[in-house]
Amino acid sequence: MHLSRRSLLAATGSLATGMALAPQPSRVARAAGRKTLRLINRVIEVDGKPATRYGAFQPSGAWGITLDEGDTFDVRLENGLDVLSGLHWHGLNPPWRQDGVPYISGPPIAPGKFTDYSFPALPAGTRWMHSHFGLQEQNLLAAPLIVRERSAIESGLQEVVVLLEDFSWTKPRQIFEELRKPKPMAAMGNMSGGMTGSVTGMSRSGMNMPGMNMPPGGGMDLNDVTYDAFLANDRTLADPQVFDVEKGAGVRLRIINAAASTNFMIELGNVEGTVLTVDGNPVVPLKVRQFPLAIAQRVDIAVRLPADGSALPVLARGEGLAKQTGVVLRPRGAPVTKIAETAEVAAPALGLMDEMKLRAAQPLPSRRIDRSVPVDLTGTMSGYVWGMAVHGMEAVPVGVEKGERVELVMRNTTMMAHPMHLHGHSFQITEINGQAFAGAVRDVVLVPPRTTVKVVFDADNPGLWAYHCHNLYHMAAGMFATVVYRGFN
Ligand SMILES: [Cu+2]
Repeated sequence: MHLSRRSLLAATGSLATGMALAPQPSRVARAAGRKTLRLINRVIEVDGKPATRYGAFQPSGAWGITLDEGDTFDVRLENGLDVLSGLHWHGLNPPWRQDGVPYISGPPIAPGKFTDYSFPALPAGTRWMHSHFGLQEQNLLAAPLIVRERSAIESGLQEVVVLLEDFSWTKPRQIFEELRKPKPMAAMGNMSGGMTGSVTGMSRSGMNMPGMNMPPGGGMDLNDVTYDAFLANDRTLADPQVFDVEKGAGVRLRIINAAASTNFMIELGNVEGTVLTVDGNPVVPLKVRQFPLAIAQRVDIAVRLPADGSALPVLARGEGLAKQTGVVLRPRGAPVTKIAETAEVAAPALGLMDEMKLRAAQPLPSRRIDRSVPVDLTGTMSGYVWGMAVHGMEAVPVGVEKGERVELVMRNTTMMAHPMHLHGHSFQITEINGQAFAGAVRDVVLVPPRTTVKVVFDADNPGLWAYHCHNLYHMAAGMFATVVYRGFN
């Protein structure tokens, strides 16, 4: 750790004076428990060509962080990049100052500097980490953050982490600029191209028709951006990651949608899996062969390898697309057949059919709602402008008081689905289009077009919290609000 630290300093040529945000436990304890995580440039290979992208690795080379339930999240985050950066600990509920959202929870980390984090790693489960700075997430600045549940550890099940990403050879800023360019009305005909999987014939920059949240004919717009590849653990199906497993064994998949702007359908083929958690939070077990995974959501699925000893591909297909990625679980000796990057059929549009089947295994305690807040998800036809109107007013913070049970009533007035994420809290889904049920506890919920979703959370983590659409380009174009506790500081 020391050597690596020195080499980082040598590389940047400056002395790091980090900001210690956390209370300081004893030196010995910190030295024993603290992990170092470094933001770096790394080279991956896509379609046989090298791509330099950001990444978050420990000095050992481990990707992201893995902890056990009960551990402290004790991490020194070093910025080895030449730009301002940082990481948000998605799905953990830390004190607000340690949430890693620049200019909301704290400043970004300057090149060559570090920030220390120390808080209980709660709640346990499949979390992840990503940059919340600019468009860095599209530059693959994301990694797994797993807090292994006691139950998972005791189960003895082998665990396989699959982190999904969308990849483009085009620079994120250029993608965003293309999306924001005014589009002539005549160009708005091909809105639903994404639904058929034939998203070719787009502009030369590779972009789909953007900003078409109110297309003629009322069709939905599934994908703003046409990606060059989808990645599973940084790899395409041309060279997928192959995990060695035992014949007929059980495996716990921890699947993370870390894509900037792509919802996926998880495909298990003929094998039936059991959903154990969504967004890291336990649900009443649900049998599935496919399962929708919106941007920033996670799902843990227990699968059993086929008794005949054959390999099991775990695939993720882009919403409305035939393009897919995935990994392979291979029992010893089983052949691995090549899987096409283009499936025979496109994945459907993501709806909430499966969401309505989910029931929290550990629901929020039953109590009366103290505050109900209407949140309209908005967008305009001209240009690429997205918004959140709280109490009917654009970008007004959601004001809450500590101790309240708060309900958010999210109404999507646009023609795109929005994966909505609240920081610092776990919420429970309580109603979809007027139908009440004790749904899953999550930190991201997909709100499809013309749909109203109600969620509740307990205001038990005072601070100033980001609350936004997790489609990176929607967020950058304005679909971003905050939840603010009265008198929180
Ligand atoms: Cu959105």
